[in-house]
Amino acid sequence: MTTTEITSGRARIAEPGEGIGLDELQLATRNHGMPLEALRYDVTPPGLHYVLTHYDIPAVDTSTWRLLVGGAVDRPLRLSLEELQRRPAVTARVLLECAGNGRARYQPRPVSQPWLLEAVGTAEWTGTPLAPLLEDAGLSPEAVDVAFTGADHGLERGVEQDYARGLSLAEALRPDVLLVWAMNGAPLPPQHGAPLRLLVPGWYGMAQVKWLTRVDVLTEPFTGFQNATAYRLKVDAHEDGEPVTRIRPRALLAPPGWPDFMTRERFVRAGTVPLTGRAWSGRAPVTRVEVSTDGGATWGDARLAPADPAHPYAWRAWSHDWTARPGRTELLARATDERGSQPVEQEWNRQGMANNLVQRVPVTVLG
Ligand SMILES: Nc1nc2c(c(=O)[nH]1)N[C@H]1C(S)=C(S)[C@@H](COP(=O)(O)O)O[C@H]1N2
Ligand SMILES: [Mo]
Repeated sequence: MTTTEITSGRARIAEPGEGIGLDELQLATRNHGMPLEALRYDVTPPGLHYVLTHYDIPAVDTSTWRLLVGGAVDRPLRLSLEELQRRPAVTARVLLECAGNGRARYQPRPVSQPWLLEAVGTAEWTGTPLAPLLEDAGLSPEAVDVAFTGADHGLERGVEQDYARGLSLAEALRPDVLLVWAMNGAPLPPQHGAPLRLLVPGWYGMAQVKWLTRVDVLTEPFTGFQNATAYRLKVDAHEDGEPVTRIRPRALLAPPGWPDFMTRERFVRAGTVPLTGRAWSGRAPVTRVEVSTDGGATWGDARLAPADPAHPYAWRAWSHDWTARPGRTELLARATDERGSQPVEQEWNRQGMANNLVQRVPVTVLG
């Protein structure tokens, strides 16, 4: 990467036909995805959940770490992890998905973390609701946004920064927004934000700030890099673009049969092949999952597991029986929520964000 690229302030778009570069590989080896066979679990087992970290994973010493709650509040707070853990605790099963999921298949390709489709996972997160903590600090009536800052520091498109994201006060006060210290019943591991992270169910990953050090109540809208510059849906570099917010609907197939080691192409034997997968949406309840076993020519309804009121932000299982005949085909799965369906043709944007183009899984059926 050249200095011009580091300081140009813009995400680079790959040239036509340009392969994945060493810079992208470097990110891909640090930020691992969830192997899609792990779609078979209700809760993603430890270590299989995807990881995305913009800079370095900070080594935070929990004994000296404190959370500062400040800005436009009457009584700023400085809390140890023990003090936070004495507050009412809740556990929520919540799916996270990186807003860049699907980016590597965009044509042309935005150069960044080159996710295919595996930047997803569902965990049981334990923590304490944020709203009562903000009330205890005494929110100013002028408050409009809340800024969340992590302990990690880096340079991004020429801008040196602590990773920080703003959230509107209305979102921050939602009762299901949590400050979490445990994942699947164990203390948060370093890569997932130890000792404390923010959890905003339904929103793409960038909102789930890890290694939290500060919560600042603001009387003006937050204008930090991760809201104002990154995570915007724009086609032209000069437009402002809509901010990326809630997770769009998606269905994924648990890979059927077995893979070829190098190409990952799938093989099954002719006959009845049970297809299973998961579907989710962070913006509205999923109402339908459809499957195509002929490359998108025809679609049939999958059986969708009933919504579980205890876990409104977890993924839902679906299944479909496929009568596979010898030859090559492509399997597709498409989720629909109360607001719409996944696109079958790509809807491109230059940062490669919120791309929920339907998945295509080439399969060879052996006789
Ligand atoms: N402090 C901090 N928080 C962060 C990030 C980061 O780089 N620094 N990455 C964000 C992004 S882009 C995603 S997708 C999620 C990933 O969470 P996970 O690694 O626990 O899956 O964390 C978010 N929180
Ligand atoms: Mo992300």
